[in-house]
Amino acid sequence: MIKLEHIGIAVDDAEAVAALYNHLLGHPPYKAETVDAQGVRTHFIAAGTAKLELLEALVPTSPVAKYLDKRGPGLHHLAFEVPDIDAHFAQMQAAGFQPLGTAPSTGADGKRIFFLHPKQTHGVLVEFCQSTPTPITTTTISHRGNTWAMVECGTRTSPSLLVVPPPETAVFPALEMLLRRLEPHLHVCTLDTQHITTPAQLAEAAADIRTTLGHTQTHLLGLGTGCEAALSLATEDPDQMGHIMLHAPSISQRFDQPVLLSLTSDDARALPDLMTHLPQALPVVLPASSAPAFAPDAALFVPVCLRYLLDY
Ligand code: CMX
Repeated sequence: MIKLEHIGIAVDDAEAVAALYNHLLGHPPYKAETVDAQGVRTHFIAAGTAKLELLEALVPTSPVAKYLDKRGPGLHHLAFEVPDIDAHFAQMQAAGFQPLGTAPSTGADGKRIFFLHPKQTHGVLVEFCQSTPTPITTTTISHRGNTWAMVECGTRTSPSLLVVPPPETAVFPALEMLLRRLEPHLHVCTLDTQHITTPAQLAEAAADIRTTLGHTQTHLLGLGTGCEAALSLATEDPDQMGHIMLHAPSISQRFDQPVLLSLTSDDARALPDLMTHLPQALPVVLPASSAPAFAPDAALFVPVCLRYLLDY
């Protein structure tokens, strides 16, 4: 189904408008990006299943500059996501519309886009877009004489999340789905742990991957018996940790329902033996009565991860 992907708003002062939406919605933009091809700088603000895209003109020839000159700041366009942008371009032509340009072009957020002139659409500039997700890649990394299989997707300039799955696990479909859903917002890394047999080895592998990535701060998500390794990484180096989330049957059992625990690096610093202090010490986040004991259900995890990691 075609869905509303974002609403474009032409702005003359992005900082002021971002501050306004922070007041109105309670969160700041989750990313800013320059799109040279469109002559704009964008700020993205989460808004449920859609986003707001604040558009600042970078050059006087930008369509946004012309819009601001003529009409002042305000609603600029509606963007709808389609599964196949080339097919949709052809369909629109066949239906008698004249899309701007001769083919879809590159827009913000890694998307391919095209527009219909507002003269053809009752005064509203309509954009169609299609996400072009980055591939999930597996890289062999060598560190301290060890060799690990690092799996990653998303752009490295996004905030970083390291997912620590249990030992002896290939990247399974539910985990791949989670990576895919988080990838537009985060640089997500995990490990193929098929050849990793002990929690200690797993913690070492996770630490090596974190070092290889070279991020100054990494969020962590521990899954199942991977929680132990995630926690040991967090307690070893709390200054380099962002937010830590844990999901495991052993934790869920203590609360009698599936839970995702969310803690800060200060919690981890204060309680190195977190696993034994859990019920008293930690906030419980989003119990999901239907979630299986430890599978990372993307529908449950994605909103929680984004809320805690990116302040949504
Ligand atoms: N919404 C509604 N009406 C608009 C409009 C908009 N965003 N932009 C222009 N118009 C109206 C104008 O008010 C004007 O109406 P009148 O004739 O009644 O005065 C008419 O359209 C023509 O306006 P224009 O200033 O002469 O503009 P152009 O025809 O030269 O350009 C358009 C309009 C849509 C072709 C141009 O803005 C364009 O190419 N837009 C697509 C690219 C774009 O907007 N990029 C920025 C966003 C990028 C991103 O999201 O990544």
